[in-house]
Amino acid sequence: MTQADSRVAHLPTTSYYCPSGKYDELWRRADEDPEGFWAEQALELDWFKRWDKVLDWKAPYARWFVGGKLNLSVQCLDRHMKTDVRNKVAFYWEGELGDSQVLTYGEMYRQVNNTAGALKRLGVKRGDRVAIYLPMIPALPVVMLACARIGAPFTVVFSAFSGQALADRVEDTGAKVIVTASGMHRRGKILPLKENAVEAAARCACVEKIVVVKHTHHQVEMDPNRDVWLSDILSGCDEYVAPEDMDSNDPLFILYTSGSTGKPKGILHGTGGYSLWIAKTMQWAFDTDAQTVWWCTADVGWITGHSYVVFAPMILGLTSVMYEGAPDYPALDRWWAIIAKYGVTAFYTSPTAIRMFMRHGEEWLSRHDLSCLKILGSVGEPINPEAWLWYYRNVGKERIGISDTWWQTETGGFMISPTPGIQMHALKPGSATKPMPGVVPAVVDADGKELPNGETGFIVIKKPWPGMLLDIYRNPDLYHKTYWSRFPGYYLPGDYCMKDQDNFLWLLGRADEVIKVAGHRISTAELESAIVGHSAVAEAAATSRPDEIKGEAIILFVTLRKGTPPSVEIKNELTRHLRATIGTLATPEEIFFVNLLPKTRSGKIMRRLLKAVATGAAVGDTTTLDDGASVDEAKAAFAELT
Ligand code: 6R9
Repeated sequence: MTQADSRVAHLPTTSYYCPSGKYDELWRRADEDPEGFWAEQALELDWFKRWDKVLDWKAPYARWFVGGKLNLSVQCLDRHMKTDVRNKVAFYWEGELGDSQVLTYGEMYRQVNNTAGALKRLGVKRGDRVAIYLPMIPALPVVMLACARIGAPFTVVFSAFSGQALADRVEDTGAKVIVTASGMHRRGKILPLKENAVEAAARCACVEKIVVVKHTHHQVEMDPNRDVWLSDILSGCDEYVAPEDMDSNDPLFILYTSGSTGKPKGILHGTGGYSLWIAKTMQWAFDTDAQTVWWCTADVGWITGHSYVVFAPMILGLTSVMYEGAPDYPALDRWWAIIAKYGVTAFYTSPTAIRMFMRHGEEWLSRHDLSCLKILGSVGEPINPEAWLWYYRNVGKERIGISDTWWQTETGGFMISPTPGIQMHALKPGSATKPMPGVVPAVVDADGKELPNGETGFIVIKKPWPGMLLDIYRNPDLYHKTYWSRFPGYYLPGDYCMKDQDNFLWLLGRADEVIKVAGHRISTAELESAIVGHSAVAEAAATSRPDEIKGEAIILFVTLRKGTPPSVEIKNELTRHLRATIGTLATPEEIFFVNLLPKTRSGKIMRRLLKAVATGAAVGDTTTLDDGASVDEAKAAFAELT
């Protein structure tokens, strides 16, 4: 909590507070009569069959719109075919190399139907799982929607994950098919996605086919028994594939995210509640309308990309920008050039990106006319007030608001954010402000007692909301344990929070063993289990320290096996091993070699101490330590290397 408290102490006194009308009324209605409120909102979706019951809440399982039948691809596409949206641009896609595509809703509809037909011919049936391992290209939303159309739950695996990390996810879902691309472009290089997919298929007996999208034009080896080009399995003429009538609570997708265990957990979302939640929260937080040109810079491999690159904007029939490459390629003004080129009105990105631009100065921004912007957004990690103000002044020119949206993979969509779409314009730099209608948060102490305003504790959510996860895929015990066991009846997100005197919420970072590196979620247990997989490593402990740009950076403490002396070579080797096991996001900032890790008498690694050592803070109470000397050793190793 030390880190959290110091953030609060740095707040500027500036407050952009103004009262709101409609928001208060909607929040109250959603609280007093959730079923009536959400039934009314749900009329905005197209249902094959209306629900029998709005909410079935048997803690910890909430089932929304029970008995209702619908299909997400119909919300995103079919219903727009009857309106002006048909010929509206769905995506302005821009490749890293400067190539571009303009896809209308009509074109997306055509491609989704054709792809759905191809997947069916390949043997994918309702209920079969499909793994999607694609870069940020139009085929990604197309394949996701094609899976939704035929009722095949999909799992998207972020393209920066390694073949092994892909294999873990494919195995857990039992996916029959992996859809990948020949490769992807990143900062001028081609990354071998297809090769990683082959590595995963070799490890997973469930995989029957690899479908490959031709994207990069390098030579790719194809196994004639297993691999097919997507272009070869399309029928050659346009086909219509009838959407499956999915139950509101049938699985739609599984998205793996990190928690306190070594293995990522599969967060399971359904269609009815999830679709409604993401569409409403997007309208409320970003005040969208038919003229909105939306750009969410997140990769579709994360929840932000699922909900707010692909589904919510398409349900609402908005025009979006989708960009394949790096923000600084070929130069640091690439994003600003894209905003000006497509006339982006709503721009949604991460604090890490903002801090990166902040470091490089304002001149990159002044090269482009950004007057098209009407609203900004932030997501992924706490935004420090300095970065918030820089964003507000330099990108927004002090004329537009910032929706700092706090939420999680598990919550499906935004939970806490300003909601200018319903007249809640109040802002304070660094605060995600107020809960969405339907979200009832509280700040509690370690015993679950509600804390007075001004005190920091754990945020809990007291009532179910429509976007809430259905379960952890094939692991209900872990679902209970992770979110519902510490404070029974309340959902536990795992973040610290403080409610100020105006009832504004300040989300202050994770209270558990989850690290957010550049907004990407990874756990200490996952890093540790990966690194001890290297034959030279005896034991390891992962922690993080604050990083000016990335928010947090990974620090590892490692004891080597006898016979391997510490060296720069082994350090580089371990970094390579982590990147190969998990992916580039697991790259440690520093690896410290020690002879012993500090442990409690019961043998638990005292991470708190390692964190203190890594951040140079006071080590504090060490009375429960088994061997106090190991703290000094960790400190000495740290001092030596910094
Ligand atoms: C959407 C997403 C969830 C964790 C969450 C919290 C952090 C996300 C935030 C934020 C402060 C914000 N987080 N948005 N913290 N302010 N606006 O990032 O999902 O990858 O599951 O991570 O991210 O710690 O618990 P996910």
